[in-house]
Parts: sequence; C-alpha cells; structure tokens
Amino acid sequence: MNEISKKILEGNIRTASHLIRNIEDKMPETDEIMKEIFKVKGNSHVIGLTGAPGAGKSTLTDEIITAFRKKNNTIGVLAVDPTSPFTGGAILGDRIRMMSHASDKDVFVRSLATRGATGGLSKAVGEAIYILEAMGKDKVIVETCGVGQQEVDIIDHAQTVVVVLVPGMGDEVQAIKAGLMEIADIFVINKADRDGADKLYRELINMISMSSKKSDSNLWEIPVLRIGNFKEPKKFSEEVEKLCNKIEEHYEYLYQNKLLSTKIRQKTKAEFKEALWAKILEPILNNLIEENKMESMIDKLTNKETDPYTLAEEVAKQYLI
Ligand SMILES: Nc1nc2c(ncn2[C@@H]2O[C@H](COP(=O)(O)OP(=O)(O)OP(=O)(O)O)[C@@H](O)[C@H]2O)c(=O)[nH]1
Ligand SMILES: [Mg+2]
Repeated sequence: MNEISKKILEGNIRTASHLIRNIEDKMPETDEIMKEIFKVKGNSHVIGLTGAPGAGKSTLTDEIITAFRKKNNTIGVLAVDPTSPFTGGAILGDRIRMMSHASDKDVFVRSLATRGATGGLSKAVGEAIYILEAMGKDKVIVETCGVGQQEVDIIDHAQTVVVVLVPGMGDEVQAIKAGLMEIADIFVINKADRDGADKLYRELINMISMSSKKSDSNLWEIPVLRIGNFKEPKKFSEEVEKLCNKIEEHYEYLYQNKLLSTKIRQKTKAEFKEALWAKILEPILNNLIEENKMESMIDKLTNKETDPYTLAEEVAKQYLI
C-alpha cells in the first residue's frame, strides 16, 4: 500500500488535509491513492447539513460535534462552499466557528470550495468522505448551503440529511424551490426564538403530511425540531443533543429496514457513472476540442448538414469500437 494511504489509515491529519487539498485542485496523482482508499471498508455515518446562507449551520455543527464527542465518537467535518470560487470569507467564518474543537485530535474540520474550473465539487466531496471513512471517523458531517442542484448533488452523499430553516426568511419557499423537501430526513427550525417559528413549524408539518415521500414503505416520520438561541448555552446544547439522538435514530432506521445498503448501492452507482464519464466521455470531448473537430461539427449541425445522432455514431465508431 502507498505511504499516503497508510498514513490516512493511521488517521494522520496532515496527510488527509494535503490529500483533500490535492483532490480539490484536481491533481491527477490523487487517482492512484484513491484507488486504495476506496477499498477500505469504513463505517462512518455521513450526515448532511444544509440550509440557506447564514442559517446557523456552522454554529449548529460546532454544538453537534460537542454532543457526539460526549459519546466518544470521532468526527470529520467537510464545510463545502459551492458558491465561492475562492477560499472566501464564509469559509474563514466556518473555521472560526468550529475553533472550539481545534485542539481535539479526534475532530477533523476541512473546507472545500470550487476552485479554478467549475464542476466536480460533488466528486471531490465524495472522495473526501472516503478519506474520512478510511481515517475511521464515526461521524462525517457535510455542511453546505442549499441553493441549487449542485448542492443537492453534494448532499446526496449523506445518509441522513438535516435541513436547517430559519423563521421569517421565506426559507420554506426557497427550500421547496431547491428541492430540499424531497431530501430532508430531519428538519430543524433554527433560531426558533424568533417571530414566525410557530408559523414555520405548522407549515412544515403540513408539507410533510402532504408529501409524496410518505408511503407505506417509508416508515420514517420526518421530525421537525426547534433549536433556539445559541446564546443560551444550556438550553441550546440540550436541544442539539435531541437533534443528535434523532440523527442516530435515523441511521438505526435505515439499517433496520435494509435501506442503508440500498443508499450505498445508489451512491456507488452514481460514482461509477461519474468515473466512466471522466475516463471515457471527457477524454473524447477533449480530443475533439484539441483536434479542432468540435467547432466544425457544430457548424455542420447548425447548417443542418447532419444530425447529432449520426455524428455521435461516427464518433463512437472512431473512439469506442
Ligand atoms: N439569533 C441567533 N443567531 C444565530 C444563531 N445561530 C447562529 N447565529 C448567528 O447567525 C450567523 C450565521 O451563523 P453560521 O453558523 O455561520 O451560519 P451558516 O449557516 O454556517 O452560514 P454559511 O456557512 O455562511 O452559510 C452568525 O452571526 C451566528 O452568530 C441562533 O441560534 N440565534
Ligand atoms: Mg457555515
């Protein structure tokens, strides 16, 4: 086994940070290491935390870490920022807000952002999760802002999805638009000391009861938990502990109902498709562009000299057969 993979298995924090950074930068040499990391059988519960910017996700994550540490769980956190192409202010904020665990060697916090060319962030998150699993983390928390399809793709890596909403921000409307209603396993009304918390609670309960997700085969009742002001530490930590219990209950539910293996299969399939794309389609596309064939093909298509199906068949004959 490669030196780097060995160090990851030993839980080496520096090596893990470095590898995740290289994955973020799309360094091709990470492929060989990931081949080994993939084969390590991990046992992490991957928890996704999503919601609008500023909903209090990082503040919540910090307290969730505290609650799980009380149970002696080891934790990995990936703070994903799909919106900023640079390591910007939000991520710096995340780091600061999770500083209370900075000296705890069993808590590993890492930020991931889109760098350089867009796309591929979801793949990077998936690989970073494998690294944290190989490090032996009991819980892996993925924090991301829920605003679009990319964020939904990222959160798809999680087995339990917590959607964080804030009263009076029209969050519920945004959540529906972003497709978060379909993926939530647990709702949190954060900053629940604010006006509008009761209204939001009623709306969510209503939406859940009407949701198509609620079928006979789905026995999980999506809970709506309220979490108040983090400036009242005792109450805040009690409420977050309840959330953590629910998160673990959901994992147990998945496991008991054999849904965990179904989720893992789905995820594996998606990853395999991504790998096929990267190894087959992407090189062909790059080749067509490099050889200046792409533009002339587009010319032919726009001039209606040929059609996309015939052209695709020709390309397939050239590269695949
Ligand atoms: N009133 C109140 N403010 C809170 C609470 N939780 C967090 N905040 C504040 O809300 C702001 C955003 O908190 P974060 O935890 O960074 O929110 P976030 O969702 O991680 O933000 P992004 O990562 O930028 O999307 C900070 O100024 C927090 O101090 C709360 O329970 N009540
Ligand atoms: Mg944050």
